[in-house]
Amino acid sequence: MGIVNVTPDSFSDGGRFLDPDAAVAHGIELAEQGADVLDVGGESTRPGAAPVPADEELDRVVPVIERIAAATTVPVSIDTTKGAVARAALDAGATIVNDVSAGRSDPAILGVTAEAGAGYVVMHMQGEPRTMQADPRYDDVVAQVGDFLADRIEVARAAGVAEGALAADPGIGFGKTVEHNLRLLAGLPTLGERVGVSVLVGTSRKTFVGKVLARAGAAPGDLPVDQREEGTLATVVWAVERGASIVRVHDVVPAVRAVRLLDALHAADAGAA
Ligand code: PMM
Repeated sequence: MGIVNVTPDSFSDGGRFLDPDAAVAHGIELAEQGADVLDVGGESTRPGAAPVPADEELDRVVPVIERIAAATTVPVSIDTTKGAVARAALDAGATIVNDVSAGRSDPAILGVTAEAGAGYVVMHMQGEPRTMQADPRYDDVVAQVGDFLADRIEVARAAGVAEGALAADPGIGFGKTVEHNLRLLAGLPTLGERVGVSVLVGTSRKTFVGKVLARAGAAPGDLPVDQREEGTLATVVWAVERGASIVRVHDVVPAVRAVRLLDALHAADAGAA
């Protein structure tokens, strides 16, 4: 899943694709590079981000989705928590709703998704973007995130979202410390069994990647966003190895190459067995 952020303030690419022409060109480029889904978002969910009014979010994403959907056959997802934005995005050609609130911000989003027969991603977040990194706490992060996702999947099913259309995401970086993120990635097989649907993982360029590498001596404190690609790739390979069906990334070329190599290794491994 390639990321197309039409926002002024996303943590790693804020402002780069706020211009619709730039966003459309970027989406088409990611599709050509091998993305299987393009995730278009008009509201930043980075820690501390302020909410964006629905009309502004609509103005950002709808023209971009219309043009990307017309230019490529790659499915488009809309990264939003708002039912009205989801509806307009689905009308404009999106076929998947990626909801980081898992239907809690605006429960109408579930009916909108169900009615359109669209895909639906439920993601775990502790708290809300403005405050979520203040002091995240869990007794057992893998179990609690798994229980939350299973519960929200049931709610989505009850609202009529199609059985095969669901994916679940542990929400790396959303109300989690570095240790919580690492434990969730280590616990992906357990999480996958618990939720019983496809698992999506989004680690791309996130703070924990920079912090782990800084700890390992690569830089004091943190590694800047533009130096987190190799660390991101390690997590992409790890996640796919542990059952993730979808990985959400900014840089599609390295992720596709890494996963193709992984496929070749699995094929050789199966042949040798
Ligand atoms: N991360 C961000 C935004 N949307 N959606 C899902 N399903 N999973 C994620 O991990 C996720 C997301 C924040 O990253 P960005 O600002 O680079 O898009």
